[in-house]
Amino acid sequence: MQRKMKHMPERQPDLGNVGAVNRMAASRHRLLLTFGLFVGLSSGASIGQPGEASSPPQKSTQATPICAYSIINTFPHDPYAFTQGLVYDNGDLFEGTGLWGESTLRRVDLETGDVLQILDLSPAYFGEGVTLHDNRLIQLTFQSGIGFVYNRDTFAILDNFTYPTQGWGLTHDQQRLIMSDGSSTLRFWDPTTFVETGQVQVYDDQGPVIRLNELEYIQGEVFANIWLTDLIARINPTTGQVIAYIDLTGLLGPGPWIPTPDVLNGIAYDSENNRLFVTGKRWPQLFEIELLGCPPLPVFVDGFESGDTSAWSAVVGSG
Ligand SMILES: [Ca+2]
Repeated sequence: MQRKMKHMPERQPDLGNVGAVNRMAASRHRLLLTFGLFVGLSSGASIGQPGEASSPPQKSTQATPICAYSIINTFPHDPYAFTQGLVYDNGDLFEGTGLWGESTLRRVDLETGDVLQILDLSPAYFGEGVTLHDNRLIQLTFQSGIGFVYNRDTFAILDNFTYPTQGWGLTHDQQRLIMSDGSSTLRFWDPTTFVETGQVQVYDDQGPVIRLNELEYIQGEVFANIWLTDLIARINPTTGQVIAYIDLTGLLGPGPWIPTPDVLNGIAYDSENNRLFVTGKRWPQLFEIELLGCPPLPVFVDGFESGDTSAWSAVVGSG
């Protein structure tokens, strides 16, 4: 697979065949084989890093566990929202949507799905990941290399900044913004200057995990949608190792839904009440889920402890 492409054509925003993707989601690697040529030819996000070529890609020595889920609550979701960013904070659900000419920043009523506040982005921008840091909403754009900073309450633009990669997902661990660019790299940014301060390569037992999309930092882990699959990766942000996958195959029922739903994307966490929310692009529903049946996790060599599945699941399930 080609791994050092410099340019990526416009991401196909509407795959139109989620069912096919769903059927393949349980086997990420079969999917990678299926889409390998496509990704290799079209994924220009800088998968390889300078100086990286001499060292073989990391790989977990044990099979990556897969967690199941159960649905706690089902909420309405705007079926025309092409979800690219999802954040929950203190009773507010914030959502960023994409597509050229349709991108928005929203405040959404969780219970009803009603859009309470909306900001339309310039048609020049394809909105991507969103996070909330220090009462500022931050939103990436796909290929424009610019991010926007908004007042949490008014959505007034406070600032903007530039970055050299594509923009996909965004979250933070208080000290650092954490972003994805479609490759296997998570990048860490200073939350005030937006200067990159580090990065980590994400891997599982098969090697690098590409197409990291929407992100959420949860109890020491980074949760990441894997674009084109129904999988969420639980990532150790120190090492990049995928601790486990959550397989959300079948989460959205078969419909019929109008419009046709696109892929799973969007993770938000209510830290006060330990509620985990997920949805998808043009999904008519948003779900509160809990994790079930996570098998024993790998033994970590770096002292990373929050991947204790039983404790983690118990905490999430308690909400
Ligand atoms: Ca998120």
